[in-house]
Amino acid sequence: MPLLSRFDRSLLGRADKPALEFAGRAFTFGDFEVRSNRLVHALRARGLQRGDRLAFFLQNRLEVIDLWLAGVKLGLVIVPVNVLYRERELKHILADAAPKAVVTSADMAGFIPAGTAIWDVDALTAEAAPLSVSRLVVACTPDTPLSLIYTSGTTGASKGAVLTQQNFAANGAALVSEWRFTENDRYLATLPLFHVHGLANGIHCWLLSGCHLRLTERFEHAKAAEWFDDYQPTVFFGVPAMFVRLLELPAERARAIGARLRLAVSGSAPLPAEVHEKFRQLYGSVILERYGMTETLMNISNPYDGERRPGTVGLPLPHVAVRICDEAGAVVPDGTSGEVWVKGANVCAGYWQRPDATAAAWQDGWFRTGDIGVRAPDGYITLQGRRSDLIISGGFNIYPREIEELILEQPGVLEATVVGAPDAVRGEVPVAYVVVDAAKFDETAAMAYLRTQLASFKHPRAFVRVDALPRTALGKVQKRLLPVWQP
Ligand code: MLC
Ligand code: AMP
Repeated sequence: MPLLSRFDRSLLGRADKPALEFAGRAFTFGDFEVRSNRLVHALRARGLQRGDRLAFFLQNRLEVIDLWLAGVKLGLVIVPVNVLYRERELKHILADAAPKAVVTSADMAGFIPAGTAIWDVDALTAEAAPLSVSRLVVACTPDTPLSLIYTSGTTGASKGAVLTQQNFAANGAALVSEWRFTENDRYLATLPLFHVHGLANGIHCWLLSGCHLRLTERFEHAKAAEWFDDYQPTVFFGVPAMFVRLLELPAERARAIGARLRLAVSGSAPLPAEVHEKFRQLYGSVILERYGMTETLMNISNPYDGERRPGTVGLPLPHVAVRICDEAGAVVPDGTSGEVWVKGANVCAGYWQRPDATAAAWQDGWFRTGDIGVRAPDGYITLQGRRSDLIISGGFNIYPREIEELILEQPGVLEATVVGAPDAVRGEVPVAYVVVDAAKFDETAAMAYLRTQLASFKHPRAFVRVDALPRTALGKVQKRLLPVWQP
């Protein structure tokens, strides 16, 4: 069934039902039908057509949902951009995706590189407000691309995963069914809508099930307890850093929150088994951990009924085939580590304008995730790491190479490598090890430059000076031999 038809069960079928609250204002599903119809007319008037890319660089707000729905109706390719990205990341994504425009807010427009058409979100909303409420829909097929989502690349430059309407439909339908969403649920949405966790899972579970959603501009741990008390969600999706923060709540308050919470889902980074256990003790709620990727949306999930096994990501979702393979592509026996390969209606169509990267990642119709995992005899899969040296900080991905390249451009830097150091809240944080010419290297200036170029979560916590980087005979840096960094 087409994605829009699935949304229509809520947009049209539940038009009068309370759908969402944001910043103290309440909206019905019918309001989103009307808002997105008007936006479609405004976007058409600005010349957008099926297949055009349209980027958004916005904190969570209603207009992100309007843009998404208008994209589905008009066959647009929506390009979500992380609000923390700075000059270098933005330049690359906008040059690569070549969107017709970037929709942003006045306070963030200044970060967008010159030469890109910038559409102010408030001006666009005001322009749409008086337009016709009639529905205009452009014919789409399941394979119509709906989004280009950039995911960090091992080469330093991120690649756009081309996600189709079918990818989002298959993922959303599976999660609603597997996680037992009903229209009576109350989902507290604090994840950023520019990544698939908040967007493909959160927004789609909401629209497909017709439940209620409270949207916040972002996750703020100081306010989280108040939101839980006030909204009384039955469902919460978070990255492990959020669950670590939630462990700070007093026992009585946590227990009351847990009593109403039927489902807490963690993903995007490994959830330490200790956090899983502490959350269970404090909240009386067993976190359901699942595993996904930008390129594939969700692949593997602990079961709703049955054991939610700490430290594992559970079993393949019903629409996803999973294999654990060795380097040669042969399936390994249970209990043996290998790369996780996946296949299914959830897997993206390829990388945008990167046939080389697409060819490298797909083999015989299977997508090679780059994640290393092992399957137990009863089917539960445990992730053990990555083939690459990806760092995940607070659920945001960091490829060291991107930071290393920038550091190497700084005066006085002879060698540089970046590794993930353990962090109690964010899981990992990046730390740079450098060999420098002390007379020429200015750490403060280097750091200040990095801040203008990269998202805050990629800024090295420290520059650790070493005499030489440990290398193999072939010259590859042996990151594990670097001295341990202490904050
Ligand atoms: C985070 N920050 C933001 C922000 N989100 N700043 C502005 N707007 C936002 N929306 C920045 C802050 O500037 C600060 O930077 C840091 O992040 C947050 O500091 P904090 O308030 O102390 O938060 P903390 O408790 O540490 O929690 C961090 C966090 C954040 C959990 C809120 O890491 C986060 O939003 N993570 C979600 C990432 C996500 O959605 N990933 C899904 C990818 S999809 P500074 O300067 O202090 O660093 C994927 C596939 C899958 O992986 O399987 O899901
Ligand atoms: P992204 O490219 O931002 O979509 O990040 C996807 C990556 O996040 C995956 O390839 C995994 O390495 C990681 N990931 C997602 N969920 C989990 C999880 N539950 N446990 C461990 N790693 C995860």
